[in-house]
Amino acid sequence: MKIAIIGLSNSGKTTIFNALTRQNLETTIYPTTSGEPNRGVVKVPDSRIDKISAIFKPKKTTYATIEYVDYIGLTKGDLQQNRKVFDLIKDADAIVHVVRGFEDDAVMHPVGDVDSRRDVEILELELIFGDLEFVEKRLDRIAEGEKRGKKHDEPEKKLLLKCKEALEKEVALRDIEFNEEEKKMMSHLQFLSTKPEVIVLNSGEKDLSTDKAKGLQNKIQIYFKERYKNMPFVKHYLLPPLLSLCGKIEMEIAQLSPEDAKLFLDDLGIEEPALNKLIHVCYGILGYISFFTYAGDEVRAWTITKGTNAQKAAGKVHSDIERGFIRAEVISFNDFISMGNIHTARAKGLLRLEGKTYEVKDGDIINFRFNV
Ligand SMILES: Nc1nc2c(ncn2[C@@H]2O[C@H](COP(=O)(O)OP(=O)(O)OP(=O)(O)O)[C@@H](O)[C@H]2O)c(=O)[nH]1
Ligand SMILES: [Mg+2]
Repeated sequence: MKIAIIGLSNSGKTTIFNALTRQNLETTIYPTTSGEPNRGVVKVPDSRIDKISAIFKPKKTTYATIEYVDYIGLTKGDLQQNRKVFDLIKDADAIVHVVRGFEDDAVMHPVGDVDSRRDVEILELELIFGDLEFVEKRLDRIAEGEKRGKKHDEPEKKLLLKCKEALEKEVALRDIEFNEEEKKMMSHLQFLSTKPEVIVLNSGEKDLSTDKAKGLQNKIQIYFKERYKNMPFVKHYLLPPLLSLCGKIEMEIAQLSPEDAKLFLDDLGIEEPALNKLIHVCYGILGYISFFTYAGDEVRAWTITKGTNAQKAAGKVHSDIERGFIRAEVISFNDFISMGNIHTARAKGLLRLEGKTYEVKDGDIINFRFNV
């Protein structure tokens, strides 16, 4: 899974990237305008796999991974500059949209002052303008081809016109309904405003859970609630999840050893770092769930989309297992933990034998039986 961190410059993207990837890259009080994108691959924190491994004691424990990408900020009205970011994030699965909530006179704000509603709107619109430019270019190319007598792909043209109409009304493509055929075509087109997104309000150290942070959160929520107020054709609109955190504190926590981090969090009465929460929220908006396998001295976590059947899930592990699938031996995470080990679970009859069409549930622990 690839997640792109985007936002206006100096909103705290690199600070949050550092926290997510436990790195210590330079953050500056001036906007970054050039250089290479930051990339980091991290394990998906999941206490369930730790507990499963503590029981099986395998030689190897393999976590699911997630790639984060952080680059320069988006600039209002500068498509040429923004295209650099768009090209980089086109293949991302989800977007983390960072909004500045911290006040600091030393850190330049690209538009003026701290105003979460205005900033969030600028960014949402820049993504839409990016898509609109892409659609127009593609339509131009089709028109040129037509002039030269070239036959074009009629369904694609129709789809592009439908997208253009929505984008011109400043509607994100994720909020428009498309049929299955259109969705299939769209998956090749790599739009930006179709990507599921999480909004992260980056609050100041002293502002967390204060009225000030709540005020900024409210303004963001109002923006999203009112976004399509006079557009009844937008029917199934889901508000994006909103997380409030302090990038600077999260970055400090991420630099601590796991033991110290736990003490620090306990001290603050926080159950888990906001950034772990961010991953769970991303799983949620993407409809992702995890299942676990134990085989060949390895306990491993796998990511699938909710609704995936056992045979398709087996294909994640290996195409041979999907092809030669016989049965899946399944136990839920809770049943497994309450039994304490797999032998007791088996003796108590808690290992279910499921067929190809069984819908894998979040937390299932699976042993695939196959024959090739
Ligand atoms: N006070 C305070 N400062 C922060 C916070 N988060 C980031 N900063 C500071 O804001 C400045 C910009 O942070 P970055 O993380 O570099 O922001 P960015 O969005 O990556 O900026 P560009 O890459 O230039 O677009 C740095 O000086 C950070 O230390 C925060 O939560 N509180
Ligand atoms: Mg940066």
